[in-house]
Amino acid sequence: RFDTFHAAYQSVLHQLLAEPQYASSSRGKSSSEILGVSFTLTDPRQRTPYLTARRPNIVFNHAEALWYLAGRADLDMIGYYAPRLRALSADGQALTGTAYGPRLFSPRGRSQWDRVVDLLRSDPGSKRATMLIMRPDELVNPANPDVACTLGVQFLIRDNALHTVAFMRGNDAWIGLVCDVFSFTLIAEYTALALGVDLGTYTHLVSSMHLNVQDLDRAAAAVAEPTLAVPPTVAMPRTSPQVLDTLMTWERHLRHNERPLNLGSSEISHLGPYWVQVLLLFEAYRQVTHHDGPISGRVLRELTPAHQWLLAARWPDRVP
Ligand code: 5HM
Repeated sequence: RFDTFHAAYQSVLHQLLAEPQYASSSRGKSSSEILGVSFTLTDPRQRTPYLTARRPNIVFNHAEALWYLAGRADLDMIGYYAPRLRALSADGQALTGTAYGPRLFSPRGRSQWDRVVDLLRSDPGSKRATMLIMRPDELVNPANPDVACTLGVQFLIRDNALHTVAFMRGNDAWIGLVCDVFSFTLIAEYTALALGVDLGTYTHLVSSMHLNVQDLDRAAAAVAEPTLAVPPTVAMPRTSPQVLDTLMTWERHLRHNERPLNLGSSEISHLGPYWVQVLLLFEAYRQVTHHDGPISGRVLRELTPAHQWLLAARWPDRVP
């Protein structure tokens, strides 16, 4: 049990470095591995490790979570934030295993997510509210480049709080773990708000937790870093499908460099501070991608200290 993902992440990396169970290799990669790793986060809002050796991409983290919530699979959107994902697509257009959104949130109103939320509204004590992700047909084609790593996500309401458990067959402790915990805890927060209950714990269960050989040195550096005193984060508001649509419209404008973020418009201010922060991160990334020079002071000043720190760690030459 950990209060923050920062602490859990350092602990998992430490375990993999200090007492790996196996040296395994598969599909051209060698890794240190431990089977059956789990941890529980008591505050799933503390979902980012503040580590200079890891430099989490907070822009990608939010983009991926929204890509899931919007039920999308397109490479156009997610490839802009993480070009390395393009290599996973079999057809150059969409992702399959990595795109959890269509499996969880589509079609809107009749998705797995809608069904588990309805189930918990009618039977809050249920043990059935589970969304499945990996599918039996994913192993039919042995050359499939992208098989889902997550088996499923379960929600349980206990003592009026929503507890979430994610089950993964395999998890890359350096890259994948940071992104997966971010998205699943964000989905947990979004779901607790939709159900009108408190946000409970988040438990992450992984069959094969592994650290690729090429990441061992950086992982050792991350474990050795002292813990920063991180300022509190802004909490998410209950988020309607209309708000999600507005966010996705602005995400597209910024990604296509069609217009800069207009903080003065009422459409933006109605989203509230949490989602405005996310659009500010996308605006900062628009400037990094489509312009030279530093991110504007106007944008940096509006961001929380935590977001400023993460941008500066990731794009040091763009933050004065
Ligand atoms: O050979 P395999 O299909 O397991 O290779 C995919 C690897 O990507 C996983 O083992 C895991 O290391 C990583 N991964 C992850 O950590 C992939 C995804 C995509 O579903 C993910 N987290 N979400």
